[in-house]
Amino acid sequence: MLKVWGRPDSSNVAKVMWTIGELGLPHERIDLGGKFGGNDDPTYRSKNPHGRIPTIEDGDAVLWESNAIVRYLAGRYGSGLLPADLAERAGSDRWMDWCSITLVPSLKTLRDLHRAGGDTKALLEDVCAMVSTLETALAETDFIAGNALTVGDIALGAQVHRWVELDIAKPAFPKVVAYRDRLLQRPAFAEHVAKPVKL
Ligand SMILES: N[C@@H](CCC(=O)N[C@@H](CS)C(=O)NCC(=O)O)C(=O)O
Repeated sequence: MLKVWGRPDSSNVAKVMWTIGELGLPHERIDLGGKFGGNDDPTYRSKNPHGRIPTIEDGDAVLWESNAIVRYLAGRYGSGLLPADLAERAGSDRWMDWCSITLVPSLKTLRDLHRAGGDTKALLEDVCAMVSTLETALAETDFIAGNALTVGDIALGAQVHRWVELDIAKPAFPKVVAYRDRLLQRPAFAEHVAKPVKL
């Protein structure tokens, strides 16, 4: 059976669990990381040399890096989550990369700074510029790469949820809020992302 290692309140584990939920895959999730520890356990390190979470084992495939895992599961177990057409796939994939490389570092720093009571003005402007690109992208379609859920949405979901819930004076981005609300209608997002992931 498909095994997943990682605590449920990690946004990277949540992506994997959301994908599993969308695909309806039988699985076992084992708590690891954070308060559960186990990151440096030699058996775990033999599966994931970085000692980070998530890691999955699916038959002979032992994989780490959440986006790679999401793409693997989506491609391996069918459904339109990973579009077959390469241009369409890249149209979704680019948002995964953009989310991890561009949005997450700034949004995380903004949340940390806000929590610490620091001056967030400049960083908030940067993040708003990023979120406005999402607002534009979501003007015509329900999901980030068309009118169906794809891997790009799975990468964005937890971060968009955090942005919408961030208790800071910020401009309105109605399409982004509607998008988050649309994701909340999906049982697997509600269960694996909205409920456990720390805001
Ligand atoms: N780029 C990696 C990041 C992995 C990562 O840093 N995960 C965090 C949790 S979100 C972690 O392992 N933190 C240590 C821990 O939870 O013990 C991925 O997407 O899988």
